[in-house]
Amino acid sequence: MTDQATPRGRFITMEGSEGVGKTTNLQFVADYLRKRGRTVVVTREPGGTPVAERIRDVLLQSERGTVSDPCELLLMFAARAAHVEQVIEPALARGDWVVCDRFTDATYAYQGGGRGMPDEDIDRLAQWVLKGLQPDLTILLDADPAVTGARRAARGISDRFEAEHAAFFARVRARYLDIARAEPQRVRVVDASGTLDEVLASITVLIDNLLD
Ligand code: T5A
Repeated sequence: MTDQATPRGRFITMEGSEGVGKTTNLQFVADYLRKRGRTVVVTREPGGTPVAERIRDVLLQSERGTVSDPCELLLMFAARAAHVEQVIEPALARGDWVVCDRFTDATYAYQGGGRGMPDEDIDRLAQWVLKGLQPDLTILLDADPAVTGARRAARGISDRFEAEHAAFFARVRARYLDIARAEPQRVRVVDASGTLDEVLASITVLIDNLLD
């Protein structure tokens, strides 16, 4: 049962281009918070609920050319609607900390910046689905495309987005950096081109600030 006095949890999102290290660093953030006594829900987008994970499969595994840009945008928000309602909001209401691999900034970066879908359409969907929900902290892992490209190449292409060309990823990165410039308090850019230890040290400072 929810205790009326329970303070709302905190919502942290991890963003950045393919292979920049989000999943690796997200796990570190979750472990770090647990060691400091927080109950943590680790989740991801698209995905996070059984239905949203099925939508993720459609989005990532469909053949190129079979998902139109508006269809892709709507599917992202369809998955997000289930995720916010069934996982994120209940966890925050319980006082848990939610650590999420990608969220709405990814839609502005990929569908807005990458695909060229109009911001007004994304804004409308975001208002409808999120009802004001915003991350308390977004960690934007940023690295030169040469670095992320090498990491992607080492791993091999495994989904429809990873098969995109370099210009697409350049637009995605530029849009992410625009978002960070527009919202510097929420979105903190971390240079992800360094060693894992260097990246984790930068992230630790951000998490400590939020814990304080
Ligand atoms: N999408 C998503 C949209 O288009 N719109 C949306 O609204 C949303 C929510 C989701 C796809 O959906 C798109 C974007 C995506 O294309 P995903 O699985 O979240 O897919 O995205 P990926 O970026 O493909 O996730 P990955 O897990 O594949 O990449 P990560 O998490 O960024 O990278 P990670 O942690 O797996 O690391 C990659 C490799 O690099 C190493 C790791 O050990 C690993 O081998 N590494 C480092 N090596 C050296 N130095 C470091 N600092 C390193 N950090 C990690």
